[in-house]
Amino acid sequence: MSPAIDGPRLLQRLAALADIGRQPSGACCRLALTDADREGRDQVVAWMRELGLAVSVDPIGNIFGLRAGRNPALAPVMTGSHIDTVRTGGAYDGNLGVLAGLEVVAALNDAGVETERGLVVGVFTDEEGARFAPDMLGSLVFVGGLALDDALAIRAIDGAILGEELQRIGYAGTAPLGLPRPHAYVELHIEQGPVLDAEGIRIGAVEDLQGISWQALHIRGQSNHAGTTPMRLRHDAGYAAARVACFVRELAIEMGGSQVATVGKVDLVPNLVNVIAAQATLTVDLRNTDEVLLRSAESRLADFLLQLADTEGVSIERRPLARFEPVSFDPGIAARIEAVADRLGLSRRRMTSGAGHDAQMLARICPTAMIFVPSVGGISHNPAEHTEPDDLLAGAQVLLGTLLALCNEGD
Ligand code: HGY
Ligand code: MN
Ligand code: MN
Repeated sequence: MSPAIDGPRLLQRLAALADIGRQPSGACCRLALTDADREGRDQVVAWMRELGLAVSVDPIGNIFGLRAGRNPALAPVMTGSHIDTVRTGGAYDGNLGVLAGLEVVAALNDAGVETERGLVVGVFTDEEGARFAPDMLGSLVFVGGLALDDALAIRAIDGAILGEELQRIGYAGTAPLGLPRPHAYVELHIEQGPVLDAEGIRIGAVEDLQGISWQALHIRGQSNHAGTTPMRLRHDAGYAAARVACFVRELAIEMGGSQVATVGKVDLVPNLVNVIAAQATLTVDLRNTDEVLLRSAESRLADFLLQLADTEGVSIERRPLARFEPVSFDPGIAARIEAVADRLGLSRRRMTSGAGHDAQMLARICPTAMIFVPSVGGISHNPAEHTEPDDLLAGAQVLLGTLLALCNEGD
């Protein structure tokens, strides 16, 4: 009997997980290592156990569910993603990759299919990086890109310490870090961009992922009376922050191509209607598929900040939050994804990921690629995030076919 994705079962799990951390706005909010994240983790671990998976948790809180293969001497194939969200999260970002991985396990179990290699479903800690920067933190530690002790010491935007939060929610695991080392990694994810939806294409075979540069800026000016201070005497941190946001937007438009720039977080002190802001803390997110262009954007911003500090009489401190170069995925696995999509009669295209994903870290240690399914209107990081059920199921079917082929290949 050949394994088949059970659509209603996958959709039911997606809906159940999306309800954990639900906000009045309809958003799903499970910021990394919060109580809502713990609740989501507990639910996924319960599903893993129901499926008979051997569950392990490593010291950075990554969760792995292993379905044993016939030959334990062969490295397992890994799939998965993340279940932490941004504050305005949707139902599918990350969740789809984890739950479709569990659905593949369930389909194999139902069909009584044994594979040569084991299959691991991974849930990586703090992929979003929204509470604890950088993003893809758990998978970065897993592949050895960030020392565990450095990661555990990271302070959140709300002041919490990562290692303490991990202990508090009960996910400071003891499994050996970096294991199981995968034979290959395939991640299913919603596109979170407009391409597949606009082109009416069902499946994306993701062959590369753009570079990411995050930094926090701390601008110090001088608080003063909003009514009595002449404009020429002001050292207005709020105005300086606004100038940065305008500069990076204009820079991205001028550079064109894949350059994007975002000021997503701005905090003013004292943040009052009649006080010129003494301080501004803001974040800048720059991305480009081309490393040389990304570096050029970074250095143009640095030059602008020097000039701004001088003209406005403010000080500007920069703190890097994340910096990852563009990543190429494994063309062989991307080709397999296309072949499975063809066999299923699904339209498909090669594409680049604009978003960061755990796959970009796994690509450092094993052949890796991603499967995208369309995001309606390209919306994500927003409760309106939506992917049609048929597309969710199509993605899971392509994942099943791709993983099955990889699980039965030799070394
Ligand atoms: O920022 C990103 O691209 C991802 O959502 N962490
Ligand atoms: Mn994601
Ligand atoms: Mn995300």
